[in-house]
Amino acid sequence: MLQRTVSRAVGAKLRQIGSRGGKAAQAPLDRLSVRELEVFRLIGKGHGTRQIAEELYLSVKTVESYQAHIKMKLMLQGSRELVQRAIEWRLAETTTRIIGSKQNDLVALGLRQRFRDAGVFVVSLVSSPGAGKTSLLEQTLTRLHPRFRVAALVGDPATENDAARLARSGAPVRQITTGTVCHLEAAMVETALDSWALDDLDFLFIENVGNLVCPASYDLGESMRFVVLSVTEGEDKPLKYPTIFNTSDVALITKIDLAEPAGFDWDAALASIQSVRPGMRTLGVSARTGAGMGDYLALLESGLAAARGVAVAGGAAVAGGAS
Ligand SMILES: Nc1nc2c(ncn2[C@@H]2O[C@H](COP(=O)(O)OP(=O)(O)OP(=O)(O)O)[C@@H](O)[C@H]2O)c(=O)[nH]1
Ligand SMILES: [Mg+2]
Repeated sequence: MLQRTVSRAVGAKLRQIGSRGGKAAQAPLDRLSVRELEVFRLIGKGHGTRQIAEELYLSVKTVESYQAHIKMKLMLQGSRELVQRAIEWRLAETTTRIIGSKQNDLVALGLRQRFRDAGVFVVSLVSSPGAGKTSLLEQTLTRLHPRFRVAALVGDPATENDAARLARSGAPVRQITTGTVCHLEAAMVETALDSWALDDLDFLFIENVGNLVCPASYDLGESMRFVVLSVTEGEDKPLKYPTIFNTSDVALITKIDLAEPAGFDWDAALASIQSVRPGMRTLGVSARTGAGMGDYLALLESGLAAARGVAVAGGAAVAGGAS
């Protein structure tokens, strides 16, 4: 049977939230399994047994048995107490999330100011895993390095492979290992920058963790965010992940050398992007053949010039229609 699951990481996070603050602090939530926590969370959202069963693709009987286990593990007397405890926990969870995202916004605000003061143009790349971020950055750093002072930060859950690839360009590169966290946060960027003299840079590139969901909620203080979509991923990606397109400035279609063999439908892809984000600037590139790199690099250079208050031919760096 098809079942929705929450990951171990989500389960750990939910328990962690449940162990903080208010009455929920006393709740021994770590006794619950990941699936019980998910049921508990939906109870806290006010969902009834039947609704939970439908949402999790479970039978009503199974949900009832989870509810019984939760009551037993949390030593709750009856259904009313279960609902009350779940709502309290849900409220604490929501508050924690709001505070967390506000904290990130504050750090990002500080970073943006530092970047502006230093006159460094900061570009971040987000995409699903394997869309071609590192390959594009390898080309970007190599091509910009002779004329500009460039550096990169690269987020990866486990390895330093991408940092090693980027370092071959000769530009300074730092790795941010995120572990189980599926996105970069402003504080991670701040820490990674540490002793770097931003005044000595023209461009700073940030490769986010390959993920189209988590990074959307985290401002990194960047000047321009590219959402990268490769031609082998499906033209409807923007429709499936609208938030990341709405929080990005430019859509970059990568691996265009594969467009034809992959049967990529340009019109459908552009229509998807425009339906989610009307007027979004869209570029196509191939890190393999170099196709489209000229326009892409010109956009970066105009962004840098705009950031430094120099007049730029070709209009604003961020706004613009699909091309
Ligand atoms: N044909 C072709 N292949 C590409 C291109 N860009 C990247 N690739 C290939 O796509 C694969 C993934 O590329 P990466 O650059 O590692 O992708 P990524 O987005 O950095 O991946 P993660 O960091 O794991 O999210 C590699 O095998 C690349 O060689 C391109 O323009 N054309
Ligand atoms: Mg990469």
